[in-house]
Amino acid sequence: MNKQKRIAAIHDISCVGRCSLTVALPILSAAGFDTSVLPTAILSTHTGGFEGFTYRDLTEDIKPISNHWQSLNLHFDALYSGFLGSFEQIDLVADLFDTFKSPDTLIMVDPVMADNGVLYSIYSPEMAKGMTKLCAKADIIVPNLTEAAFLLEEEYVGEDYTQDYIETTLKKLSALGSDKVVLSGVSFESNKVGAAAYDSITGRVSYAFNDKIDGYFHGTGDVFGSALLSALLNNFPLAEATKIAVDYTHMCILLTQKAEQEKRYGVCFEKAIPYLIKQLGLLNQ
Ligand code: PXL
Repeated sequence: MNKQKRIAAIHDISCVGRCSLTVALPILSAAGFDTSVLPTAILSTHTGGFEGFTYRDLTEDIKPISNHWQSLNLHFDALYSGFLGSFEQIDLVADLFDTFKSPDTLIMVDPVMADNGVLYSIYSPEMAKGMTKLCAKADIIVPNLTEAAFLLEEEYVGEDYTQDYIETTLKKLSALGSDKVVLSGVSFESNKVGAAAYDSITGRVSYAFNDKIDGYFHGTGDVFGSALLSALLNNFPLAEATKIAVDYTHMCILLTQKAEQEKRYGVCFEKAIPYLIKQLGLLNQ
C-alpha cells in the first residue's frame, strides 16, 4: 500500500445540520485519508435555517493546537480550510499554512462566507476582504459565484451571466494568488448546473455539469469541496476531479430529494459514499 496521505481539515463543527466538519471528515476518511481536524468554532446548528443557535469561537485554540502539532513534526499532504470563526482566524490560519506547507502539500481554501448573493449571518464585509489574504496562500480555491463577487469586490450577477463572464472571473480569482480555481454553482442552461475549473499554469478552462435539481440544499459547498479534494489527492487531474465532485454532489442532492428530507439538515451524502468511492477507483483495492 502507498503511504496514507494526511489532511488537516480546518472548519467549524455545526453539531446539527450536516456541513463543514461533519461532512468533510467522513468524506475524506472514506476516500482513504488520515484526516486531522482543527475546529474553528462549535455551533449547536449551522447558521442557515435555525433560530437561536449557540456559538463558541475557538480562535484562542488555533495557535496552541498548531504549536503542539509542530512539536510532533507532523507532515500534511493537504491543508483544507473552510468556515472560519472570527476575523482573527484569517491570519492564524495563514500562519498555520506557512508552518505546515512543504513542497508536496496542497493548500485548498474554500472561502466559505456567502451564498445566493448574501453573506452568512455571522460574516462581515471586512471578513470577506480578509479572506482574499488566505486565498493568496492557496494552491486551489473553491468559491461559489457569490463568494467570488465578495472576493473581487464586485456586484453579484445573480443567474444572468455569460461564459465570458465566468472565464474572466476565474482569471481574476486566480490573480489573487492561487494557481487553480474551481467556481461552483455555474449554470448556462436552466436544467444544468455544475462548476468551472481553471488552471493558470496550463491556461485551461474546463466545465462539468449535471442535471439541476430545484431548491437550495444546505452544505453542498462542503460536500463538493471534500469530494474535489478527495479526487485531487487520489491523483485525478483538475478537470476530472471537478467532474467527480459535481457528480457526487448531484447524487447527494438526488438522494436527499428522494428521501423527502428537510433541506436545512443537509444532504444525504452518506448514502452516496459508495458511489464516490467507485468514481475514485477505490473499490476492490
Ligand atoms: O456550509 C457552509 C457553512 C459552514 N458552517 C456554518 C454555516 C455554513 C452555512 O451556512 O452556517 C456554521
